[in-house]
Amino acid sequence: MKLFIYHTPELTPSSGVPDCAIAIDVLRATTTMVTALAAGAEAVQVFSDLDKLINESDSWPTEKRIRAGERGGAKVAGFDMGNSPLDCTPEQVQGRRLFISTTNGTRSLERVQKAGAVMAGAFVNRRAVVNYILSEAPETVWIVGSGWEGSFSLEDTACAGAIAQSLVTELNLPVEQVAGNDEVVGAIALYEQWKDRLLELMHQASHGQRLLRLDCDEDLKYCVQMDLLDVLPIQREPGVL
Ligand code: 3SL
Repeated sequence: MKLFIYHTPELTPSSGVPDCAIAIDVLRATTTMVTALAAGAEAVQVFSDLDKLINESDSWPTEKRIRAGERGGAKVAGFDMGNSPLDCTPEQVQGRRLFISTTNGTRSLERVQKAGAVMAGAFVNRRAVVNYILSEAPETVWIVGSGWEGSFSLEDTACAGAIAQSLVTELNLPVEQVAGNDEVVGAIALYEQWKDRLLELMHQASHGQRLLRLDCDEDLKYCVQMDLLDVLPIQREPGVL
């Protein structure tokens, strides 16, 4: 298996399709998707464009849909919810389809839509992602961070490093045999440095600070919980997990 990490959708190659791709947006889109499915959502459908989301969800019965929209960390006016995983309670999402558009996370999922298998990863489902890769043994795996508007993010890279570190350890292989690019070695080093202080890392991260300014302290605490949910959002048709 060869593993490649790309820090943002923009840095992800436009040619070549991996056997398996994992999109990560720890703060908060992929954490929200995992949580929604764990709480009984029928599916998650992702959109980078808000108008497309509205058009597509219009054809869905109102009681069977929930529209989640975030821009700049805040809820989009007129939507049912923003992008907080804490809003994904069974009362809110059970049996409903979550139509979601966020600033960066939904773009990274769209970027890898053509991969053989596409999934959403976060700290909360790190174990489920690792187990899938170990059992399916894909030849090429891309982990794509969402970053923020084209820039690197600490939290997505640390999560990519957590997945990479588990794979290297459990495959019992030297890192250079698994790593397809230098980003893998860098992400593992970042994770190793912060693994016992992930909440502190969130407070240092620029997007963590943005969310703290929006009073989302509880979201940060939720998003760092490692292996909380045994749920793997996996694409069943383009854009639907
Ligand atoms: O950028 C994104 O896709 C979001 O997850 C950002 S936020 O955490 O909802 O602000």
